[in-house]
Amino acid sequence: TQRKRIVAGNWKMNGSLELINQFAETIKTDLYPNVEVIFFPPSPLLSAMAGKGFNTGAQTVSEHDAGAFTGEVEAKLVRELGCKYTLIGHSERRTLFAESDAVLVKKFAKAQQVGLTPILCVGETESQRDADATEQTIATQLNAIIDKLGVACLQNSVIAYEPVWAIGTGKTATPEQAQSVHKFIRDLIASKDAQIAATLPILYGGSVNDSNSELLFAQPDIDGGLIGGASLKPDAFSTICASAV
Ligand code: G2H
Repeated sequence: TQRKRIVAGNWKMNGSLELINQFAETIKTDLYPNVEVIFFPPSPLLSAMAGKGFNTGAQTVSEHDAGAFTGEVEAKLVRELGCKYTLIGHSERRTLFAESDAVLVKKFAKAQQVGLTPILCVGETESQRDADATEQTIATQLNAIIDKLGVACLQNSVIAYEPVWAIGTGKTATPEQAQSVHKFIRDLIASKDAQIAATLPILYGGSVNDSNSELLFAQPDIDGGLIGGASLKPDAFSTICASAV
């Protein structure tokens, strides 16, 4: 396809200056032609990581402009540090930090306003899947953005489908399960704008590792991955990057 392939490593609240050095020795991004490799380390590590020549992004940004918001990270500053991306609405943000669709719309808009490409994370819980509410859940999460900002905002964005039941659990969606939801996402967007849908990268996330990435990435609507646990291991991560070429 003409779509960009992306492998994104979400370090979550892990990592160190030492780990950046290990990655700098192992990962040579020119080994993966046409794959955009992006690291999402904790924010205090962003400039050290950018200094090693890696593409970087923040795990979240504030919806606010600079001001009295103790502990928050300003999107504009993240951009100034050389980042091109930010995650928006990772399920841990939605669940552990109570980020609602309404707040995520503001974060998404703020990211684009300062020149960051948002990677919007969507996904159903296990009980939603069991209740046959997977597509409904994903549609609600996507439409929250589209209804407020317009479908054109997806032109400069990436979607990551991460079934909550597969996150950090070792349970991965099968390639067929993942492909089916990715196709649902692409069709939903195509019903509003076919051109945007055709070029939008949609990543799969949830217990991706160096032995399951190849089959997942071979699916027609899976354009790469958002990797958590395995993104902390240079060897496994480089194998995953190679499987996206
Ligand atoms: C899903 C994923 C990365 P893991 O959260 O965002 O993590 O690969 O550890 O399931």
